[in-house]
Amino acid sequence: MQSEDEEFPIEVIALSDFTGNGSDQLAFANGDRLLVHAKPSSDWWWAELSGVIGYIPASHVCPGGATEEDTSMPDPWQDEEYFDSYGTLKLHLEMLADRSRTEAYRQVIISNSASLKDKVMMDLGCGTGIISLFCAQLAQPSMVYAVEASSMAEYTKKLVKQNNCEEVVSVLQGRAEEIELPGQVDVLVSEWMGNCLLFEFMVESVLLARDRWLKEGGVMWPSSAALTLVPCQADSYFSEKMHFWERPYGLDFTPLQSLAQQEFFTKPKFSYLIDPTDCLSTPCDVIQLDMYTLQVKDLEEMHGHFQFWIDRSGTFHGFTAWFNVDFKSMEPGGTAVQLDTGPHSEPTHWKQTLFMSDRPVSVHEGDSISGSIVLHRNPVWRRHMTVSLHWNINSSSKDASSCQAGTKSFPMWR
Ligand code: GJV
Repeated sequence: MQSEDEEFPIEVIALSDFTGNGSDQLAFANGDRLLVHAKPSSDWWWAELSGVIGYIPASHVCPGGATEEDTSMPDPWQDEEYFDSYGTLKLHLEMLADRSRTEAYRQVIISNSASLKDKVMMDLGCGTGIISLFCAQLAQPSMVYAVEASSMAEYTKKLVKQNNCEEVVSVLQGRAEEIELPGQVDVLVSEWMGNCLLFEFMVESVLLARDRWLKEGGVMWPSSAALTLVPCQADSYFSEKMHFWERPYGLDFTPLQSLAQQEFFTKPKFSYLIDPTDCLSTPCDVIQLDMYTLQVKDLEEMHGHFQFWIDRSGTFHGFTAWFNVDFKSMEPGGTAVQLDTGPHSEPTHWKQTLFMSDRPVSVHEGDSISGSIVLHRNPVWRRHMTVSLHWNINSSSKDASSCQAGTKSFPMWR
């Protein structure tokens, strides 16, 4: 948001190319110097390049500074901010209090306890060390390396001692990319999943640790992951943000509706709990990750396709997404443990993510919605991504079969 002490114009340098949409957005190329005249929102700034004016995405530029020597580039991983946030209890409390999540990991350890005997494990991003402590308490691994980059690691060491696990659990404070271990591990366990599965891109750290520290034939937990999508109705959210302007206090506030659309529906809504009855179709996995074969470069752009059959008439407002992960069993004949964060399971702290389309459409039983999803990792801000959805609504009504297309890209967050 506009801060009071800023003096416009401000010079900024483009960190990557940006095409713009032609109408009110300004196209620029990596390295261009632009003049920012105003910051109407934190994401879109009003700027000028060679006499042309338009909106630019704040995420694609960095402060210019007066001199060429000023090369203090912001950290594209925002690690300081990221690990600082995990140095306080707020997020750890949220994760530990999430019983579905924490119990799923505990169940994985319990149901594999025989196979874990004498194994060497790594718990990547151990936080307060809960998974490592489960391992030491419920199985007999020879060693668990509990890796944690934030300052929480100091407390994790105390918790390990307090619970008499210091012979088995060794807390290593540092980034998983930088720590050194005496040797490779048999099992790499981590709770790395973010909103819409990939947000935060902690998965990259897990893949790098896998390639460096997992023994040939070692086990990854989770072993696979999937992003799930469903077309949905979101009546109350839509009314709360859009219908509101139609007649507040007997007045016509509809000129604010396009602004409301921009403000409330441009980004996905995190922490959304979809009522199962608002699912207009059977959900479907659109992107699947195999944690043994997935490569860091695959994360740049992930594509998925869908075809939904509408099984109840209603209003299509957009799509809701969530994820599930599988932990394969190490026991002969054992069954996998699953953690499902969808509306048909116990709610988790991730809840679900809502993507609102720009225009509600009536749909009927028998219609279909087909299309594709792309998760495009931000080329500059490595923990962020844009989710693009394209869809066709194929109506099957007797009198006239019709097709309506929609497309929308959602930044998360940059
Ligand atoms: N190295 C060490 N610790 C990490 C790393 C890393 N590369 N990345 C994240 N963490 N499921 N989205 C730690 C972070 O400090 C925090 O305590 C925990 O892993 C995040 C786990 C939940 N986040 C998630």
